[in-house]
Amino acid sequence: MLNKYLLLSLLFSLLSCNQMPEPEVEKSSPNTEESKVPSFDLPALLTAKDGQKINSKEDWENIRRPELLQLFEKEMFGKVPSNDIKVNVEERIATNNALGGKTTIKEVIFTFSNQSKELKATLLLFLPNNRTSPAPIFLGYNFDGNHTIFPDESISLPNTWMRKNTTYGMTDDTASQLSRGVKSFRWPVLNIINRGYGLATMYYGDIDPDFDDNFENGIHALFPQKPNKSEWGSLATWAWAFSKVVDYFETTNTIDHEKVIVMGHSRLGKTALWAGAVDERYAMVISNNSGCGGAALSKRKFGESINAINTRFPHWFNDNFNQYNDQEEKLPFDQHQLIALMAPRPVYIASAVGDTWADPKGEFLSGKHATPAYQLYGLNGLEIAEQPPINQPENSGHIGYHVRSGKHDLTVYDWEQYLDFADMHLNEIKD
Ligand code: GTR
Repeated sequence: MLNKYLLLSLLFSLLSCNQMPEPEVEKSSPNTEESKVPSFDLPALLTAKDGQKINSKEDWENIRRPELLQLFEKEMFGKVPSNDIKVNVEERIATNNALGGKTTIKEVIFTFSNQSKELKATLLLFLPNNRTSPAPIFLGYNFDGNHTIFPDESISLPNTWMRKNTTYGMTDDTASQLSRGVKSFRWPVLNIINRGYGLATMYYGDIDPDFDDNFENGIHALFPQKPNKSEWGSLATWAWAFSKVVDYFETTNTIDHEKVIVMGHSRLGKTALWAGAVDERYAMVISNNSGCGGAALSKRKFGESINAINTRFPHWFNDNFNQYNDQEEKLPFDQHQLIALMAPRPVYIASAVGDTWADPKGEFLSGKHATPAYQLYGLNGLEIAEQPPINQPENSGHIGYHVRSGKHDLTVYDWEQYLDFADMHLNEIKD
């Protein structure tokens, strides 16, 4: 059975260029030539709005960090509207005997409600059975449903919107049994469990279906007003729901809530970065091929542009962000400052060499230019002048980086680097 799923998963991985019919983009207009990168000045990381130089971690934490956080919130990801959403959590053990008895799989049903409406979302948990202490845990959204990441019949199918995908047997916008396990190539559960970590994942569409519906569905339906131009888009919505997951982690004794690693691929890597910025309870943050609006510098104007992303995905950021369409030079911030918001926590940025759309060099440069924030804590950030060679991770500081061979994807190679980086840094936190 397992082998059948692995084979299917591999096949789907090879076919993955077909997987997500999405708004078409005029990919020829954004620049993909290094020689055409304009000269630009990066907004200063360690100078406050009033011109004050930031020389200590105290000034960073009290002055500059809050200033930058507010800027990203107001101009890009959007503020969470005030709300009194109740969150109720119910656990169910799917099996305590998967992977030859190595892991317990649980489903945790989150019910978000206001007085009149509710929304349910399922967190899928894999916990190592051989630990005597609470498990450090990776937390990341998945694109296609919890049932696609691991081939076990006990995992429920989402009953919300899914992007139609005939390759996965989804002939309409609902999940299909045929797609069980098809994304397991992105989630090496066995390696994660063998290394003593837990894994928690949720289908992002449970929180907010990923299409522009003018904020009618998902968690937005529980808010009486539509977001105004400085309020949240979907990325901030997904990040918000993950904070509720961390609240839940704080109530369980099987998970070490001081060792939660938020991670994500691509749009969900952008989500992980924003989640890590707004919620300092995450011990480590991982951006896998997050590109434009994630780790990549916008002012390089390389690969996906702000105009391209806002046109194809008008629901991801807030409306204020539209003012920078084709106006990257006017941005009062850039993505190195987003990376710096993780300081002093370890952050890992991963690129793929074939992923020009995400601008691997721009992702590297963000890490490099976030380094001064780490130095305020006496820590190394990403202290190398140039991108390291392909498949040679630079992980000696608190900002890890690699550029992997291959295309836009989340691979076992990427995971191995994250596990190593987590081993290196999470031991610094006492059990
Ligand atoms: C692309 C989008 C990117 C990235 C990617 C993904 O279409 O242009 O910003 O987020 O999707 O999430 O796979």
